[in-house]
Amino acid sequence: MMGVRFAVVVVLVVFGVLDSFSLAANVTYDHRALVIDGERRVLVSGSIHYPRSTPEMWPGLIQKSKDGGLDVIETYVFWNLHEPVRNQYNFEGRNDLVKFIKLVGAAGLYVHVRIGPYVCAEWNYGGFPVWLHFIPGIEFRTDNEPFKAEMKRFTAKIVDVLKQEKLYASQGGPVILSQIENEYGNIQSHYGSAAKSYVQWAATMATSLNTGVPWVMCNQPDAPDPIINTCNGFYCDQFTPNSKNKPKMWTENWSGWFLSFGGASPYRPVEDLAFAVARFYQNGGTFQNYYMYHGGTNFGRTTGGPFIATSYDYDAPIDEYGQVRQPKWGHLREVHKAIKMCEKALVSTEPAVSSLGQNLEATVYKSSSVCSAFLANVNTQSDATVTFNGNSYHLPAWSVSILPDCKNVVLNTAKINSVTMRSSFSNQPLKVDVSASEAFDSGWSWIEEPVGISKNNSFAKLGLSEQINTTADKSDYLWYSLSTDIKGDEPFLENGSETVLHVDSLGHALHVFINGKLAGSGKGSSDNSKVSLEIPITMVPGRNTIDLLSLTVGLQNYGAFFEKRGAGVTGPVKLESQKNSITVDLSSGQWTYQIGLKGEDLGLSSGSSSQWLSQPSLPKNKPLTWYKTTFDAPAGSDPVALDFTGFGKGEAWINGQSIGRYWPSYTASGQCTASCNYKGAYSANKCLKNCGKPSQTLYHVPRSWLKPTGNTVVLFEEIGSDPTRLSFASKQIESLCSHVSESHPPPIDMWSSDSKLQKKGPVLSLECPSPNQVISSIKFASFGTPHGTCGSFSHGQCSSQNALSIVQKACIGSKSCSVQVSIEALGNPCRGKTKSLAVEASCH
Ligand SMILES: *[C@@H]1O[C@H](CO)[C@@H](O)[C@H](O)[C@H]1NC(C)=O
Ligand SMILES: *[C@@H]1O[C@H](CO)[C@@H](O)[C@H](O)[C@H]1NC(C)=O
Ligand SMILES: *[C@@H]1O[C@H](CO)[C@@H](O)[C@H](O)[C@H]1NC(C)=O
Ligand SMILES: *[C@@H]1O[C@H](CO)[C@@H](O)[C@H](O)[C@H]1NC(C)=O
Ligand SMILES: CC(=O)N[C@H]1CO[C@H](CO)[C@@H](O)[C@@H]1O
Repeated sequence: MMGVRFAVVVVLVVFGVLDSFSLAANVTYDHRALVIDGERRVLVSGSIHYPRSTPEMWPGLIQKSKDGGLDVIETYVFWNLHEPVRNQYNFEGRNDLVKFIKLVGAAGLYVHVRIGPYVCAEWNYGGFPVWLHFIPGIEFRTDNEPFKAEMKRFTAKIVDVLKQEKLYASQGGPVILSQIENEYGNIQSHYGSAAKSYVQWAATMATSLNTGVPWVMCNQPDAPDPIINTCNGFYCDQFTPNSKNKPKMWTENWSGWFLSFGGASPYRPVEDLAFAVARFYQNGGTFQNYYMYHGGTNFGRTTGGPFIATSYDYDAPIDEYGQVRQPKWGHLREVHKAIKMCEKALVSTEPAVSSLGQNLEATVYKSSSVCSAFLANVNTQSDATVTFNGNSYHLPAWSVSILPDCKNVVLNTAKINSVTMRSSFSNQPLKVDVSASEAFDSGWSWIEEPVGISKNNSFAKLGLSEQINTTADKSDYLWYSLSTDIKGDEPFLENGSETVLHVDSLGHALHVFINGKLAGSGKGSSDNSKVSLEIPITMVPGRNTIDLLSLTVGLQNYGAFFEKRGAGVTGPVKLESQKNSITVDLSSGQWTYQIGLKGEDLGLSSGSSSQWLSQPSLPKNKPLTWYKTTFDAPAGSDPVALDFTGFGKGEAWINGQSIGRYWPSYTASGQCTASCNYKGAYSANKCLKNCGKPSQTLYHVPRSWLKPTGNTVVLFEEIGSDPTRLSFASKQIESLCSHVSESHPPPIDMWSSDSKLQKKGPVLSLECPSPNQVISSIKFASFGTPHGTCGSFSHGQCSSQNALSIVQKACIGSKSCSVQVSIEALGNPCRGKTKSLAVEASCH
């Protein structure tokens, strides 16, 4: 036995240099945990969706995940990216699933591959390719033969691709888990008895693929054995799996929430997220996953919804640009370390729960050799002092204290030692290369998109057609065009040639042109995608054209029968006279249809067309205009975004790559609060910011898409804007802050270096975010009762005289520094009060 173990270790060392995973691992589970090579594991996982960043960003994201204490990276698999045309697969560039998994494995982390293939994910059509919709007799996500055949074919294809590359743990790879279906339990009641047989079929189909690692179904209470049913939600501590033989696993813990065009920006305080995580492990959980750990960007036309914004930042621990979000990332790292210090106890025994008072709970994991405990205060208002094992502990409201030795508190979820970073975007105009372009002084050239039918593949039909059936989502745009002759004395005309045009559309947005001129626009919202417009219009005697440009903004991704929710102008379309209530219904007339824009057919997004115009009179604020210019990349390596403040709606491309739909003219509705109280149950609408402002003005441009000079940007603007106002915003970290109280436990690293936990004092630590920086100045330091937040700290009534000079001495010129938060180190400015040290510093 010993000899075998020894041999295994040697082989690992030899191959470990090249690839951390080269030996087959045996992944199973029991009622407490996933079991890897015979050992129960406590695992922390985080979602990163590979197509929401670039391959150039992946290694950095994975490293920051590892540094943040993750063991597993979880991703969905996006069917519509991989099989855009039936039987034609694409695994290139951002779609390179295999490369992504290998990079995660090379970093020594595990992977959870959630194949779905329905993924929801705020992704176009929930990840289904739109061609699926056109298979005769198909019904999605139920016991339907055509659907099951396609689902099985794609699932088997992905499993096969992973097997070929030996990516399953059973083959020596990093993949320890797979998911089939996704949150089907939420909607299955709508599918009657067929749902039950579909779930059975999906489970059997998945297990028959012999991956050698367990499968899960999330939010699926009746998941058949051996599939593990897992929990998704803001909290999962009260969840129990459907069998005594399955572990308690949390596959989606929403670290924040997604943004919609027209919605305010949701955020989730880290104190609450940390509380939810600690409660889950306290109550017997052994695997939890942050949804998202890095949200990223919905490039191109990948957003679902409808109305999901281009940014998928999610208020995640790693922000959209790939930088750590503080203090979220840092505090969760501490939480993960604290939980790992309890791993031995957590996996060796069952939890013993006892009450310490109302809403006060102790959970102890004690075996003959180890003891770890969690003390929770689930009161939403009041702090408490509890007695546990004869010692007294202060528990702030809505917090959990973690005691890896059943005695010393190494972490309380509400007490943050981590730094906060204050960052800002600084704008600079686009450095337009006037010489490189044939354009005049502005540097911009343009092409007008014709109003109405301009392509030779248009077609005429009686009546109004649903949009997705018509376009197959080849484009966001569908023209509905109708000509009508009037004499001028028709009874529905109110004042000479005036009347009201009434248009009803299933959504998602609509521009109405009368005789070539924009007469009105309308849009739905994420609550109700429908558009209903009443526009006063003026007709001319003779021929009049009504051109309706209907557009989709991401296809529905959630709900029972979501594939049947249509879009576009399904009517009625009527001319109405308010005066004499005469209406003329145009719905069943002879409509001419054009799928997509002329500029799309011409490939204008790449910038390479001979038709670009560049006279001195650049048209501004003109609907349906394509714009192009050449520019130099902003200097430096800070993350950059294009700032579309003041623009209408459209899509933008950098060197031919779509950075997504932009829509800054859609402002955020909703109830925002000045600050967010983390105490009490979180929900998606609890903490919102940005109300009344554009939902999204900044659009991430990955650095790897830029060359130093000679970059092309192309925009298609639907409503009207001045392209010369486009600017770059680059993200800079302005300062580091930290605020640590005398009541905080010391940072975890100070504990774990000891073999035995000892009582130590709290410490304030600072570290510059980039390796070649040092702390250059201390903008603020106060020990006593300082208040405010990073950037607006101020001294309280109680304030030590020498805190600033002590902090300056300890920190300036160093990459990182630590200061003891104690009266011994900093003096005692006032007696009988709990004091804290607040510091704001900058790095250069
Ligand atoms: C894998 O582990 C399980 C449980 O620990 C054990 O029953 C099984 O025999 C192992 N399989 C192999 C191939 O080692
Ligand atoms: C239709 O237009 C496209 C370019 O817009 C052109 O390539 C094609 O030849 C045209 N087809 C016909 C039948 O005119
Ligand atoms: C019709 O004309 C009257 C008087 O000129 C005016 O008050 C009214 O607003 C007009 N109606 C419409 C629909 O424009
Ligand atoms: C699309 O067309 C199919 C077949 O004609 C029809 O059954 C379906 O209802 C249409 N979908 C929508 C959303 O209108
Ligand atoms: C039930 C529910 O709201 N599920 C959502 C959980 O969060 C993920 C990610 O935001 C969504 O895809 C689900 O729709």
